[in-house]
Amino acid sequence: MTRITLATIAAIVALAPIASVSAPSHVMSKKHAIKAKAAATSISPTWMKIDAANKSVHFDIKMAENANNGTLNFNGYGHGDLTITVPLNWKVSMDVVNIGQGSIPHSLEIVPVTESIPNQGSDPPVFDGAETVELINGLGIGKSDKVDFTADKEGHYWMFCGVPNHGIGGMYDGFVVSATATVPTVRIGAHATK
Ligand SMILES: [Cu+2]
Repeated sequence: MTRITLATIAAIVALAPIASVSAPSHVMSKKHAIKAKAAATSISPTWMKIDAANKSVHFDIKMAENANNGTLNFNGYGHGDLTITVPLNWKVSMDVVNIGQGSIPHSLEIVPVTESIPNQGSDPPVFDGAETVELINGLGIGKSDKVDFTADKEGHYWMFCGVPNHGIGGMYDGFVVSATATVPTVRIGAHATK
């Protein structure tokens, strides 16, 4: 009986460091979410063109546009600092280009928001067609692709780089499809989607 108790205690002690290792990142993201809610502000970027009559919106997405987040960014934003919101069932078109600051390939995919960030992109995307070609290998410097899809599922998603380790490095932003929004919007603020 005593042996079993000691073994149980030993097991709990052994598990404790694992629990404390995973805790800080989770706590950190919660902190960011709270901070972001207060900090989020709407912007009207030139890279968004709205055609309300046709319920369609166009985005020019520049991957690795500048040095922000070590060049792992979409239009300069990473780590969920940018959130695009689109009304449900609107048509979305994107011209996606790898500007190539950092001289590495990138890709774009709309993926579900998950507790842990995926290592890389995987098929299928949330919406039919919501990914660039060369999802895992990425588009080379100066290469581009057109992405067209209908935002037909309400929810919070990520605009995510599918190249291995880029998402973990923060190359993701928020993409929200809303049944109550009447017009597409863009917000800035850390983890504004959560
Ligand atoms: Cu990337």
